[in-house]
Amino acid sequence: MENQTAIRRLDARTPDFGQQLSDLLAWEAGADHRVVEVVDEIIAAVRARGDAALVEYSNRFDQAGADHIDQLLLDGDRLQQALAAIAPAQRQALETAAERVRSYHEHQRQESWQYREADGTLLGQQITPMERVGLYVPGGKASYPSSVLMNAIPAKVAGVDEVVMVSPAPGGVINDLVLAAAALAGVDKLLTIGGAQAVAALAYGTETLAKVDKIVGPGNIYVATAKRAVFGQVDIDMFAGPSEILVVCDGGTDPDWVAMDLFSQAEHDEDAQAILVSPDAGFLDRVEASIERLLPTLERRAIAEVSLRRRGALILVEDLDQALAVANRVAPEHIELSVADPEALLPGVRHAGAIFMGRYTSESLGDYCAGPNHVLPTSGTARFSSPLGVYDFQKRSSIIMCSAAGASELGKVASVLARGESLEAHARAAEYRIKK
Ligand code: HSO
Ligand code: ZN
Repeated sequence: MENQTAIRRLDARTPDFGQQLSDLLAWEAGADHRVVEVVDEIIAAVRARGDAALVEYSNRFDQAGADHIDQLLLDGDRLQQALAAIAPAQRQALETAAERVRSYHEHQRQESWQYREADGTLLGQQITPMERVGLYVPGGKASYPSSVLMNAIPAKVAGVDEVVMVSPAPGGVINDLVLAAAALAGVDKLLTIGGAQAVAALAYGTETLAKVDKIVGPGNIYVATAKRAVFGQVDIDMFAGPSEILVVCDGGTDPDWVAMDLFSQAEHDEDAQAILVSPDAGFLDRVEASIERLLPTLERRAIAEVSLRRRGALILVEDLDQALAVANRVAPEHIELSVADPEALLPGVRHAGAIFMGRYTSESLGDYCAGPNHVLPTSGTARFSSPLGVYDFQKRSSIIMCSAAGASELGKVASVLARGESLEAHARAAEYRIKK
């Protein structure tokens, strides 16, 4: 049979494997200076002219046909209408997913703490939510209701007062499922604006929109570049690269299941990455046959095919230990441990955004409804970052309350250190409180 997909085969036992793996993983977002120029201009216009600039850009880029910003503002009634309009099965599935995502994230809430020292001094940490958060939701094909849940629910669980969602509505059209998800997630305000202008409006505020403290959610290159530009003015979430899945399989899983799990990421994007690692060469052959047979049956086969050809791989390893070594080198967004005893492998997973354990746990369940977040570190950033969570919308303030005795003792230490730094006022402020 002719091999059409041409997914590459690698062998981890060969000497040049390290280099081959590096080549496979190479991916760069590529900052385009023309995009930066356009984005800077848009941000400056929104800062200077506020709502009027938003209306102009929405008319120009999204054919909004609006004369006034109010026409781009959707109220709570419109969200409830959307919720009432969607198919009952969709509504029920969204509700179940929202409930499960909420209950998982409730476990993440950080609590304030305090302790008292022997001399009565109190130390602690107070946790507070951010006041306002902006959620960017892309328009068109990549507009995922599931992502609305995954971004908005942790913010609401954290206790954020106002979650403002922005999403472009080309020609005035916006996906009812997205609006319904926003209603279920507790989004407080929705503007049908998009692009760099929406990011600028969230970061700096306009006449109708109070500035937010943090902007989350995926977007195209203009949105990503705008987020980078306003970082510091507000906080932002991570820079999402293409989706990735790495399946570690002992050879005992149905090859069709594994092939479909690989497709589930490959179908997102031509740059998505799907990798299978197994010590069973015969199993790699069977999965490859499943890929060839099932790929043509997918609606998004053209995207999945490019993704598999460009960035996919079937990797033969010596054993499951070597499989984990490869996985940790990749630091994938998602790892599936499709093996008989996933718990035995779990402690060996050092770098991964989300870990899916056992043959039954397909990544797609996690993408939609298991409960954990599907906004995860990509492109190897799982080495140093974590899934989006409640903690991303909470802040910590430290607390100090000295007793008279505590201030006296600490004063002696502080005054010595302050004089070492030649900071006279610091030293004297501390010394005033030393008991004579
Ligand atoms: N797998 C994506 C999330 C998603 N999947 C949304 C389906 N819809 C994140 O890597
Ligand atoms: Zn997905």
